[in-house]
Amino acid sequence: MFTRIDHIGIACRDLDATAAFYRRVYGFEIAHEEVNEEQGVREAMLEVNGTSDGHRTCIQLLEPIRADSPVAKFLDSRGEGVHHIAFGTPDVRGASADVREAGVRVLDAEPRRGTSGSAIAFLHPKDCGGVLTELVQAPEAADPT
Ligand code: V0V
Ligand code: CO
Repeated sequence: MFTRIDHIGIACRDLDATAAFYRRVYGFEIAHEEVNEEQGVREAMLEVNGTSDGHRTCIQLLEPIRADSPVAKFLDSRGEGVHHIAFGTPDVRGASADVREAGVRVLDAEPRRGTSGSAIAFLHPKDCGGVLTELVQAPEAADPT
């Protein structure tokens, strides 16, 4: 059902400065950058490696674009740092139904648009041992509906 870690989301106040840190210290380059209005973030994907299923594992840097967005709230209460982990799956709807069946609250009744046209759903951190968890179906396999 879950085939890999798709990305780890990092909340930061200054995306450019944080990307420069990851480049200078680790040599990671920005593979993709976009603004997601619905989620209230400007985000950059740093590709760490490719994986055996043809997809990739990334660090996702998240800078809020609105004061009432989840990432802005997180920065206010907890400061900069790890915000969520995201597991890759070929079927985000099926995976959501399975984890719901296991007693975990799925925050998105319908998958939402994620980075590069991926399909994403979040799980409540209180049901996941304090870890905000995202399920991601990569864009190549994403349901176009
Ligand atoms: C909040 N809490 C967290 C947390 N955010 N715990 C772990 N990790 C986080 N990131 C805890 C918080 O400490 C509180 O615990 C409790 O949850 C309620 O928090 P709150 O500040 O009152 O916030 P809420 O309830 O208004 O919202 C929290 C949730 C919200 C998780 C429901 O942030 C959400 O819906 N997130 C999903 C969307 C999102 O995060 N989008 C940004 C990434 P105590 O104090 O009660 O113990 S977008 C993205 O990743 C994209 C586009 C992509 O990958 O493509
Ligand atoms: Co994410």
